[in-house]
Amino acid sequence: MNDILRIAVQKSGRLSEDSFALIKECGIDFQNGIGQLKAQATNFPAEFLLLRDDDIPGYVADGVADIGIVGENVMAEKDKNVIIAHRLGFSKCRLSIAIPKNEEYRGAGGLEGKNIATSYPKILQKFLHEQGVSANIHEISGSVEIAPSIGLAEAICDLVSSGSTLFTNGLKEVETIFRSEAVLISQISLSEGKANLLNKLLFRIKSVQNARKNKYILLNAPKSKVEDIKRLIPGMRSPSIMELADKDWVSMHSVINENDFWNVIEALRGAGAEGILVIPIEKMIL
Ligand code: PRT
Ligand code: ZN
Repeated sequence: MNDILRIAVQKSGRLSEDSFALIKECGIDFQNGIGQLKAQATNFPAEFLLLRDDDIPGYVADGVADIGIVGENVMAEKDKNVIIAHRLGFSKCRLSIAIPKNEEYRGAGGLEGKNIATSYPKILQKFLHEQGVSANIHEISGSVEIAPSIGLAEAICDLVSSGSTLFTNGLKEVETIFRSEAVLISQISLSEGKANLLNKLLFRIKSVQNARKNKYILLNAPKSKVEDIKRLIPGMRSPSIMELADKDWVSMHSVINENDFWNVIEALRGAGAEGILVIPIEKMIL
């Protein structure tokens, strides 16, 4: 039997653009007609289900989809029988408690008996329980940040990324209770054929993620400095070294990590490297 991996993706929203970009970078093409709920991949045995993010964990748990891309916050709140197959690193945000900015925060204990508005009652309840605090949770589905100003609640618990929504609503963040990023979730037990397809997809995703984290670097170095420079750019195995027409110099090629990028560049210049070129990598197979 020819297996097909059914992948649930948010139809339109904050996760969609990065999800579709990742799928494309994994070399998977599909036609996404406006208003369509399903799309067939043209060059990979996969079918995409385009859904609201809230429905994704349930669809995956029930086996309507095999895997899905969703915020970890939604996965935790829906609390369905699914596992994280891979962390995707985009749509990072945090779920935080916020109170009016002029009020003093006296720790989680100060929330005792208070009204807290949120779209994430389960995650909030778990936090309050761990803190031994009992508060009244008001579940609302949107515009949580206006709850204190209309007298619905004394505090809110909502997603924050830049913090500007809290700021414009006269609120301050006092407690982070959950950190989230987009995750690839999977049914607990996939058939062997589908598990193989998931592994193929994961291999491609990791190659894309490695490529994004690394840069290809080329530089010229005096032969006398090659050993010093080799230590700075060890690369995937070791740097490539090529002779230049000027016999006292070589060209060195390697891969460096985005995280310590500027420190390495400064150290290379200090060690005598010249003509440094840094180039993005499209895919990186380890
Ligand atoms: O229609 P559908 O149900 O599919 O989408 P949705 O409207 O429920 O979700 P959507 O598209 O808004 O968000 C999808 C996911 O993106 C969330 O579940 C999170 O995992 C992630 N994400 C990342 C965010 C944010 N950042 C974020 N900032 N989701 C929402 N926000 C909102 C937040 O609720 C608040 O209103 O942005 C505001 C705060 O942003 P700052 O930058 O002002 O702090
Ligand atoms: Zn939603």
